[in-house]
Amino acid sequence: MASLLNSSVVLFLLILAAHCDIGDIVLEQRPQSLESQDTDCGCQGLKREIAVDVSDENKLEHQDDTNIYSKTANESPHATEPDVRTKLVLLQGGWFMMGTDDPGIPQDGEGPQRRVKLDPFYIEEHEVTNQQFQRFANQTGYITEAERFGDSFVFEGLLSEEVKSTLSHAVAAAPWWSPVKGADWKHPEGPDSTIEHRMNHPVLHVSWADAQAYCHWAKRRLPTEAEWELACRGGLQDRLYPWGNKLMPKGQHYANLWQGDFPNHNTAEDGYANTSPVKSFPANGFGLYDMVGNAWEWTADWWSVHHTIEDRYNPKGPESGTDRVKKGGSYMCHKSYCYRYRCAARSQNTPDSSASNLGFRCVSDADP
Ligand SMILES: *[C@@H]1O[C@H](CO)[C@@H](O)[C@H](O)[C@H]1NC(C)=O
Ligand SMILES: [Ca+2]
Ligand SMILES: [Ca+2]
Repeated sequence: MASLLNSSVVLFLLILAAHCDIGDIVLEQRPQSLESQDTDCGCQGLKREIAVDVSDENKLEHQDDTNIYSKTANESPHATEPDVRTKLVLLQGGWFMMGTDDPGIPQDGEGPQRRVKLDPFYIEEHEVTNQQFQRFANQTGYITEAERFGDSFVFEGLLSEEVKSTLSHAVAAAPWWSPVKGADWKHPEGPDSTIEHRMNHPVLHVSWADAQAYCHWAKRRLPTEAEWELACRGGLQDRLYPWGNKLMPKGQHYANLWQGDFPNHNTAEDGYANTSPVKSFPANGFGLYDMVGNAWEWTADWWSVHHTIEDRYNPKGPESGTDRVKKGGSYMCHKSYCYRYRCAARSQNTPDSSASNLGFRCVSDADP
């Protein structure tokens, strides 16, 4: 009996150890020895497989498309309601130089610089806001992936002591990220938080599919990475930022980023320790706001770090992949850890990831 008990304890421990190994392998996917920790914001570690209790499969039972919208959902979104969608800006497309030959973070595939030609398209002048997403959710009954999974990643520095005391996991390579139960777009810092006072801030905790669903409802789509980058550059050539090469022209802040020591102290010198209302900082030459900073923005493309230097026409990224490209950096980006608030910079997440610094905007082929 004793030996039976012992062997089952050993078996249990072995299973536990095996489970932890799997987690560690995923967590160490970007080992610090291979990459400078200085440039790793840890954002790529935000994969559900590592931190979510996957034994809790029952939370995912409503995954087929038919259940995403409730049966009572209104099928014709804009019938009588005023149009709450973001104003579109027409971009003429044409040839532009995508990427850079002087990459801030070479391992992200920022280079080589290459000639890309795009057809004209329309892009939303700011990130999709909480109010806009709420209108979408109200009208369709859409439930986001974070709501269905029951948790989402939140930057620990923004959590209340009460939520912090309930945390069990953190992302090993980026301990400032925690999966928080009950965190979703309506509760960006967990169950005891609300969006009531920030309806004009970018919506957060939306997965790639959630972003797609919103753009589809709005009769728009997610931008390709090339479209997003052309939009970011604001008509300038070979510049770091949407407004030029100087981070703070005339000492002014041009984007909601992180000032101070990441991750311990955000001086919020730019006015915001968290997200800011959209359009709080100057627009770029195309009249587009927060292309860098505030919230990261999903793009349509699969992630790859290898690009052809040949001329491309309307490139749509790789045919397949495991991660989707996000662009622009966020209010959490500081040069020491996440020098990704540049137009050529890029990063990635698995499509089901959601986090307290990740949102999106849509584009359209036609003026609606
Ligand atoms: C969504 O519905 C709630 C509850 O009925 C309402 O308070 C809110 O104003 C609606 N939001 C939008 C943007 O229509
Ligand atoms: Ca800030
Ligand atoms: Ca942004």
